[in-house]
Amino acid sequence: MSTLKNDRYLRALLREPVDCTPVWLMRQAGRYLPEYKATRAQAGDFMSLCRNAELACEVTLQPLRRYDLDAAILFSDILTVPDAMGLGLSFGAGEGPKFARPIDSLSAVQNLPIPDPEVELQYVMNAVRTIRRELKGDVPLIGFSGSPWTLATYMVEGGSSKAFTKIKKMMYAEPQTLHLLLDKVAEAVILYLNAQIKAGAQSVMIFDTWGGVLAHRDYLDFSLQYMHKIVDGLIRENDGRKVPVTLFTKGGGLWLEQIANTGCDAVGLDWTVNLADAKAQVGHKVALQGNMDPSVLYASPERIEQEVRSILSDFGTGSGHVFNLGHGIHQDVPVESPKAFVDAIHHYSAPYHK
Ligand code: 1CP
Repeated sequence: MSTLKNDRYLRALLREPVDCTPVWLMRQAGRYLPEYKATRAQAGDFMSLCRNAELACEVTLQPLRRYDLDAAILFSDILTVPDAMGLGLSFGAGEGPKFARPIDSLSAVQNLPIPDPEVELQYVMNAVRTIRRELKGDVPLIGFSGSPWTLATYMVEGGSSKAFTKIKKMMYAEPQTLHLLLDKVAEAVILYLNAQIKAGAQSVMIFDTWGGVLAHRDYLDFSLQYMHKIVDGLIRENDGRKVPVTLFTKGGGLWLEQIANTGCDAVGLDWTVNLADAKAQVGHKVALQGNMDPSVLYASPERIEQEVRSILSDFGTGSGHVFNLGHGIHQDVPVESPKAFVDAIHHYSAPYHK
């Protein structure tokens, strides 16, 4: 077992005692950091940055040099999996993601290959191995993937979407086509996350950014069912240590009970959920991650501190809380704000762990 100098993030996910509440930020590497913009310019474009293990490692470590974070997250993107399935991903300058060959028929789904993560996605595994080496055991490394539903929205819509009309049309007009797609993507994600774990990821998180756009039963059938399949297929122990799994559905506050029942270790919460209510509902089964509104980072350090203290008091005493934002950090927040946020969490949480 390789030792960690700071393992409070892993301990909190397993609801084991900690000295203070751990924290990391969703999208902690990114455009709000001037050094990220410089490295990205050096790489040329976003996918070249992802494919270069040394540069991906560099941007992974950048936020850790500035802030006292308790975890690093692999620098990559959820859309690497559909790219490896042959859809042809590109990011135009100043635009969102685009797929050259979106999924539009049953035969397109039937012809989709399931990528070998050590071949088509070897660049991601190389980044994981490089980052683990450079972290030198300071903090754990988080691996991640998109949920099958969230990945399928990009694969069917051909890029970002607001109304999700193409995938919802498929869901209601040709549900079997969508189920086959989700099943294949879930298969690909299991192989991908297990390869990340074998390469050195010490916990994994599944981002279901768009699960919240689904109707109640559709969420259970088309999103949660496939995340459950992934949880069942994951390696849960590696290198003598448990590998905790976190599920995050943005807008998923209505389904906390069902998400917690998948057998995951932790549930990520957006800011619409009250942490005290969530703890009362599922805190005996899972750890909770979240959940400050990312827009609070536009406020003064005093206001940020106040919000941190309220959320800490909502969770109350004991382990099982990983502090985070309720979604990714915005690209235009002052670089000083995450410092006020992280330091306040460590400082004000200690009494809750006595
Ligand atoms: O121009 C740039 O530099 C690209 C911006 C960017 C970045 C920094 C993209 C494009 N992806 C990333 C990195 C990224 N993406 C990480 C890195 C690790 C970290 O520091 O946290 C992670 C975990 C993701 C995950 C991701 N990508 C999600 C799920 C999380 C979330 O925020 O909801 C989603 C939905 C994507 C898709 C994506 N990648 C990038 C863009 C512009 C988009 C589209 C988002 C949309 O449809 O609105």
